[in-house]
Amino acid sequence: MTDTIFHKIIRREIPADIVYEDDGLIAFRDIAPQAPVHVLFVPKVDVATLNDVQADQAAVVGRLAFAAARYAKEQGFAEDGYRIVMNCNDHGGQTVFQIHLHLLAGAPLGRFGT
Ligand code: DGP
Repeated sequence: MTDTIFHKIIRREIPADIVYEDDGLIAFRDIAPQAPVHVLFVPKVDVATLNDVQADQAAVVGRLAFAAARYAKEQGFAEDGYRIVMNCNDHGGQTVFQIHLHLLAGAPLGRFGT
């Protein structure tokens, strides 16, 4: 069974600054923010990397993006803009092997990276 720090956050075994949760996903502030706003959107279904998403799970990724955009609109920075990123494996810089979408906002971001 997959078990990562994010699963522990979902199970409330370790604390996190949770900004949104529903039956399918949880969103909380990144512990090492790379922008003024840095929130992680994590599905509750176990999927280690984007490579592991099955055809019948594609909507899981879409729900992360939808939730991120909705959060941006609710928080009032959607018009200024934001970036969503999903890292995959070593070259992508993935360190936690439960898929998650980074939402970065709150300042102009560099063309590549932040
Ligand atoms: P990635 O490199 O895409 O796997 O991003 C993992 C992110 O998770 C990284 O930006 C730091 C964040 N992170 C790691 N451990 C914790 C934690 O315990 N709590 C929170 N809130 N974020 C964490």
